Amino acid sequence: MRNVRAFWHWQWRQLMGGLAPADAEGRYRRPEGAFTALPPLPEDAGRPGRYGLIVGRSCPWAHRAWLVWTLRGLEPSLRLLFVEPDPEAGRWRFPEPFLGCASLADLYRRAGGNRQARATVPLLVDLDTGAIPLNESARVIELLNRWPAADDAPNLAPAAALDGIQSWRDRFQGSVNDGVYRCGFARSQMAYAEALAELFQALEAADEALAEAERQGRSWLCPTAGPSLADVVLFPTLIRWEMVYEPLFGCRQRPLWQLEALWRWRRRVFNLPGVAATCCAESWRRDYFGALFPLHPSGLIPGGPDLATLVNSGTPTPP
Ligand SMILES: N[C@@H](CCC(=O)N[C@@H](CS)C(=O)NCC(=O)O)C(=O)O
Repeated sequence: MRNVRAFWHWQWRQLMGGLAPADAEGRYRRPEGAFTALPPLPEDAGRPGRYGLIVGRSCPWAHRAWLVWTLRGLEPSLRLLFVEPDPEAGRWRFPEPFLGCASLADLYRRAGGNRQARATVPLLVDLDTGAIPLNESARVIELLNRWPAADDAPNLAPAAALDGIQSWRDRFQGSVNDGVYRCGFARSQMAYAEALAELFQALEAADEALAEAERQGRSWLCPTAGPSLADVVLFPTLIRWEMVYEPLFGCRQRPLWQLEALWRWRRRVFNLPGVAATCCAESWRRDYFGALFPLHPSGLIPGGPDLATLVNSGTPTPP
């Protein structure tokens, strides 16, 4: 029995090595992307049919770009395209051939992407040439916030609040957005505990900031009239919480509903026009539980609460 256990553990470590690189102490280290530098806004960005935004429904990094696309009403100027996971091949594929490519990896190679780099979503694609101007979500949302849009489209990073927005974004990026992966992909108890502590410290700080905002009659993380990029980057992680990060990645220290202001904030974001349509709980469960084999070898997809009911339940909005 001891040998069997040792063998399984060894196998697990091999599989994790393929899924999630780690440092010597078992901390997950996210690989660098391929097209990460923020390009200037293309002159013909507003021309319908010229550029596309490629997303996968389950990906939280793609979700933030999809949210900016939704909140700023970019449909007329930027085509939204979806890829589907191919769990057998461990990559994204197009539902039908796209610019002659069957998979996202094909498109990356065609665009000159480094062979070692992973073909990730989200990405901007030039629909005329197949070039990939950008594929780092933190930069994609900045570019989309300047993308040609209707006169009344919101600015999600107004100058007056920029420092505060950036400081939340910096904290969430490592501690929350990547933090849930650092919990789920940890290779040692120490790495997991470190990631979990940092994750909950950031969530508690956000909860306190939102409680203070509510006391001042405001709704968002920063003193902006509507949601800002700080709210945009936090939401994709929190909306997947009970469906995947808590059960599969072990993001458990206290239930989210105990962070009451954060819970109310999540409901507010979810109920913004168009946002619910970006939340695909079935895809999250299927792709995380079905595709992350080393974490969930059975591949069985668990049930889960109805998302809208979950989000709209619980602590009432204060007056
Ligand atoms: N740093 C990237 C990360 C994006 C990322 O990791 N996306 C995942 C889906 S959640 C992906 O496409 N993975 C495919 C792969 O690694 O092969 C970003 O923020 O855009």
